[in-house]
Amino acid sequence: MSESQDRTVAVPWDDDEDPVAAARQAAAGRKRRRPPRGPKRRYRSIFISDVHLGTKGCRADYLLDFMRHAESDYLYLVGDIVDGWKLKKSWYWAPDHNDVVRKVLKRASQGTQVIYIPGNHDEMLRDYVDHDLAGVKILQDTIHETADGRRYWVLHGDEFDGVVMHAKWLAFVGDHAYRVLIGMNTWVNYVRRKLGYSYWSLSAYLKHKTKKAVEFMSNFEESVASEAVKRSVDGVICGHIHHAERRQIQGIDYINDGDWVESCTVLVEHDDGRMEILFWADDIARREAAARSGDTAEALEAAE
Ligand SMILES: [Mn+2]
Repeated sequence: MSESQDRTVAVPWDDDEDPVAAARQAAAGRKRRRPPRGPKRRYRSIFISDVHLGTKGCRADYLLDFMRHAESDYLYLVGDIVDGWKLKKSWYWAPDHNDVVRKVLKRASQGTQVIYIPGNHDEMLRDYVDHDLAGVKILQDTIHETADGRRYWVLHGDEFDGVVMHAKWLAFVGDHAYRVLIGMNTWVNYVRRKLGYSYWSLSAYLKHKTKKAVEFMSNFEESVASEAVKRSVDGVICGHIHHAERRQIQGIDYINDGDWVESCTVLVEHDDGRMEILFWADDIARREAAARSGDTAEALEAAE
């Protein structure tokens, strides 16, 4: 089959467009209310990382909303898309998580160049580096050239946290770990009280951790940028630390595309090569607010 034929293949299980599948899903009671639609956007490239599919903290619903609104020539999956690490212990695979995988594969079949750079949570995919899986190109890292000719080194970034702290701090970012910590706090304080010790402050502990985390992040950014300087690129695009950021470090355009667990951020390249970080939760909030004020206006009109 030629490539152009490939692009027209209809994927029967894309429930977004398939009314039968949509009806089936609605009947199964899994259909949640979607935010109101906004305008469709087209980008040259989209960079997404740290989705952590397979965990409860994953905001697959927000990511799906983004994907419904955005198309691109290139789609970079910059690591930790699936959380295989956690899947080994507990399985949390919601219909939304399936839909993300389906959407990505559908894009790959319709001509979007999909590049998957495995991270530390989906490191099992590192065995497939330089292979093509269902139209998705798996790479250790790569160079992306923008429309205006700048070269960005694209990598997940976990190889740079050994320098500082072995990434254990990341556990404190996840909501699961946070809940466990809160549970632990109650238990620890029960024991402490029995032994006559004073209350152990969770908030002080977290503040300390946060300070450590802030320190870690700036060290991470510096190390990644230093390596980028050695590779004589114009910029670097990475993920891993769940912190969307763009700043100039040692003459390098450092961009972190963030995550879909806490901040729901994505990096896009416009057709002219301009890079932009989008905070998608804000976009959803704006649409919902607009719909609400629209409802109010309608209600007022009806009352008059
Ligand atoms: Mn990671």
